[in-house]
Order: sequence, then structure tokens, then C-alpha cells
Amino acid sequence: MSEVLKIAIQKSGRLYDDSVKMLKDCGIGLKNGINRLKTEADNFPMEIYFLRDDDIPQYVEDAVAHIGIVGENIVYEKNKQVNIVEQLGFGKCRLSIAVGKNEKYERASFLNNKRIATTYPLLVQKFLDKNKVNAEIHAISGSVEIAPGIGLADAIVDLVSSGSTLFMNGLKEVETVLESQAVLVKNKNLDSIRQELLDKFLFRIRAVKKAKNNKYILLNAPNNKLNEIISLLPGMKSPTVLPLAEPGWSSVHSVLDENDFWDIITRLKEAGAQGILVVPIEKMIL
Ligand code: PRT
Ligand code: ZN
Repeated sequence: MSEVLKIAIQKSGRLYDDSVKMLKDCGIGLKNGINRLKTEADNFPMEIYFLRDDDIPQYVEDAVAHIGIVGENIVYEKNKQVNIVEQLGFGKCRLSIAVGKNEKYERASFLNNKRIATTYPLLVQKFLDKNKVNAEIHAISGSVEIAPGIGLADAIVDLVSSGSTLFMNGLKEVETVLESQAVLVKNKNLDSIRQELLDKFLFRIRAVKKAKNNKYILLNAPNNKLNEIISLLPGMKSPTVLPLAEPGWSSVHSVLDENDFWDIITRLKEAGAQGILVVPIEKMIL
């Protein structure tokens, strides 16, 4: 029982649901305990710790948890000794500079001798140093967006996703300091048993991620158009082609990348494909 992989995830907040879902998609269920500090996994040697996101890098550095799920924004701001192993594709946002909507911000030099409110003082200082700007950083712990309105700051640096918080506070986003998403981090000195467990877990994560980015496609094609249609389809190796009961027709199966999806579907139709079915893939192992 001691040889388990301990993972830290956010206790509640924006990363909680997606973190639990990712575990579930990897076949790892959480036992429903009343103890909300930690729980065991159903069918993988894993223990799940529920923590504040800000604390996760420290816990992973100290090997209290072997791995953790946390935003890149927190990883870089906390600057702890952990390794990023995988980007997880959720919790996407950007750390951005925002100023009053009527200000004329053209470049970082706008910030010279100004006051900047943020909960990310380390990342802001790095940005200022890189751009050779001298500004005063006010590190505050929350509600950064109200700082300009109450006269505490001339600019803010905060996380943005839809932009509506900035808009509602009369601010505009002018420059991105960091693009961020949830990542899997690990302790730098994992023993071989935990590393092996992590490798198994990562294998599952990658299969789930790959499946999410791909779709399974089935279509009917007249045999005289088969070559053209097949040439449009990448497939995992090459498309599967099966004869239909109706003479002169075939059924073609393949896998499409989400990014090329609409473009290829349009070209398939133009090439004579009919009855196109597109279905999600649950896991994809190459
Ligand atoms: O309690 P705990 O400390 O664990 O949680 P928290 O309140 O510090 O964090 P939480 O749950 O708000 O966010 C956790 C992580 O989600 C962050 O560290 C980011 O990696 C990621 N994330 C993604 C975001 C956002 N999008 C986001 N929009 N974190 C915060 N915001 C906030 C932002 O600070 C601002 O107040 O949402 C507001 C802006 O949103 P829009 O949509 O109005 O632009
Ligand atoms: Zn937090």
C-alpha cells in the first residue's frame, strides 16, 4: 500500500472538474470518502490529495505529492524545483497586462514609472527586466481588476480568459506576458517505482489526449472515385476500404485530426463521398 503514486490536484476551483475528469478518462476513479484532504483511486495505485493550487508546486518539490496538476502560471510564479511533464489541454488562459480603456499603450515602455498591481510579482518583474522597464509592482492577493479604479495602480497584470472581467472594470488587455494551461508536474527525484507508475499514467493521458484531437470517420464512396477520396484521408496507417453490398460502392474508414477536419470533409464531399459519419474516439494508442 505504501508504493502508490501520490498526486496533488486542486481542492476546488477552476481546475478541479477537469482534473477529476482527466483521471476518470484514464480509467482512474476516486473512492468517495468523506475525508476531503485525500482519497484513494479505485483501480490504480494512486492517492489523490486535494490542495490549494498555489501550494501544489511546494508539495511536489518536497515529495509530499510525487506529481501534481496545476496551471503553468502558478508553476512559473512559484518557481519551485519541479519538472513539467505534460501539458493537459485544459485551464487555458493568459497572463496579460491591462490598462484603462482610454489609455494609449503601444509598447512596454508605457509602464515606465507606473504602478502595476498583480498577484504574479515574479513573472511581472521578469517581463519588466526583459523589456528594460522600471515600474513599481504592488503584489496583492486578489481582486486585482479593481486596483486602477480605486487609484492603487495604473496597470494590472492578471489572468484573462473571456476578457469580460476586464471589460466590466473599464480595462483593456494590451499585452500577453504568458500563455498558460494546466500541466502535470513531477518531483525531480522520483524513485524508480514512482517513475514507472508515472510512465503508466502518462501513457494513458497521452492516449486520451490524442483521442480528443481526432475523430473517426466513415463514408461511402463510388469505386471510380476511391483513389481521389483515399488520397484526402491520412488514417493511422492508411484508410480501411470495405466493399458495400451495392456493387460499385465501398465504405471507407479513417481517422482525422480535429484541426484539418472541416477542410477535409468539404473536399471529401466535393470528391463524391456520401453518407459521411463522424464519431468521437475514446482512446487512441499508436
Ligand atoms: O483556492 P485556490 O487557490 O486553489 O484557487 P484560486 O482561486 O487561486 O484559482 P482558480 O480556481 O480561480 O484558478 C485556478 C487556475 O485556473 C489558475 O491558476 C489558472 O491556471 C486557471 N485559469 C483559467 C484561470 C482562469 N482561466 C481565469 N479566468 N484562473 C483565474 N481566472 C480568473 C482571473 O484571475 C480573473 O479574475 O478569472 C477572471 C478573468 O476571467 P474572464 O473570463 O473574465 O477573462
Ligand atoms: Zn490559488
